[in-house]
Amino acid sequence: MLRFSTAGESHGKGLIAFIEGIPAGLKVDIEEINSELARRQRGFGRGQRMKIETDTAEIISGVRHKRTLGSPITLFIENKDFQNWIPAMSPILDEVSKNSLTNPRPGHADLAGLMKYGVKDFRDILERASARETAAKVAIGAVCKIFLKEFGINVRSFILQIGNVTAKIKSFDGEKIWCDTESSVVRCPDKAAEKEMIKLIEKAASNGDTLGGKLAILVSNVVAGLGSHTQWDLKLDGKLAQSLIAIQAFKSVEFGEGTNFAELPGSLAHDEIFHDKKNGFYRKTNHAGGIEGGMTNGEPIFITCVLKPIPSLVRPLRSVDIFTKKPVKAEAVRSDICVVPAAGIVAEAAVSIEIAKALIEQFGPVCMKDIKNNYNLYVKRIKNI
Ligand code: EPS
Repeated sequence: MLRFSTAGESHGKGLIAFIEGIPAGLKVDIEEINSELARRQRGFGRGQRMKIETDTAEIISGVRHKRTLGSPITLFIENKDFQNWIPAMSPILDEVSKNSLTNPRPGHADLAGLMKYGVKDFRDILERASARETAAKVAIGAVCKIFLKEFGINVRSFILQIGNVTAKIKSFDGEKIWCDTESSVVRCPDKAAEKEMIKLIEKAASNGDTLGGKLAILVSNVVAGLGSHTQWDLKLDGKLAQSLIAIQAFKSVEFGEGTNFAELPGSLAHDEIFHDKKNGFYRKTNHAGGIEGGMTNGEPIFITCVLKPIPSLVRPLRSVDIFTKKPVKAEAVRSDICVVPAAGIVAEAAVSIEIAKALIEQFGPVCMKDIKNNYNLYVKRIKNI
């Protein structure tokens, strides 16, 4: 079984990523992990913090001479900003400052966390609720991406919408869309929409506001039959949805046509089945987004997600001081304007982890040689159906 977790506060010493269950013998190049971390840091609309950090991972365990050992892999990512937060974030010194945060931000974890954990300074909550944690998630996702590449599986994303600007995407076929996405500062392959998105982000910045949006994830070359229809918690779409909705600021996850299904009649909603010698079973449409009955059906997995605008506002909303109970403005803290482009990389990581989990569950967890043999036998079997 593949398991993972993360640890670390936004302005603490650093982040730890822990991943267990990656088979032995996978070649892991630290540069591939670091390039995913760098992708997450980019994007027009990021705030001052990204100028401080240059995220790189240090492998602490689980890899020897660039190959996984099958033992737990631990990665460490330093928070350079920690140096500016001593003693405020020191784990060993007594409290020195009385600058507690008492005006919770609407939309953030501040108030709910403060009530639940009985703290008097919501910094105790925001430090872990912060999307800084996504750097650790991306490092774990990078290891899973390397694993998935061994099976020819690619997990990629692009931005469909920022604020009220929507991209027009003509086709997912070929590499052009991915080249255009990677060269775009907002990771949007539609150049006209990109221009408008940049203008909108600039406008939001000058108004002290923030912007949300919508992103798409496409998993290509995924074998049919991952996940299972047999039990609710074995369904792959359920697992992917949980993994994605748990990312900071994510508010919806849709598969294929998603909410459009509400208005499509059954005759237009489903993907008719064809067969030929070259392709085996195949579809001419992909309304389902590559998953039927909780299992992959051999078509690309297509998921879209909506993010809310991040709730740290330079021009804060109304709130209430937790001690005086008097109306106040919410805490105004340093903030990103738009994190949608970066969120695409985090979503890729979340999806890569779940697909890797499904493959390992189905084909065996011990070493790359066994898992590849099992996988190849399975592919041969379903080709001959
Ligand atoms: C975040 C607030 C900002 C973001 C941060 C998430 O951090 P700071 O308060 O230090 O300016 O930059 O995201 C990251 C640090 C990151 O690496 O993505 C928040 O409140 O969620």
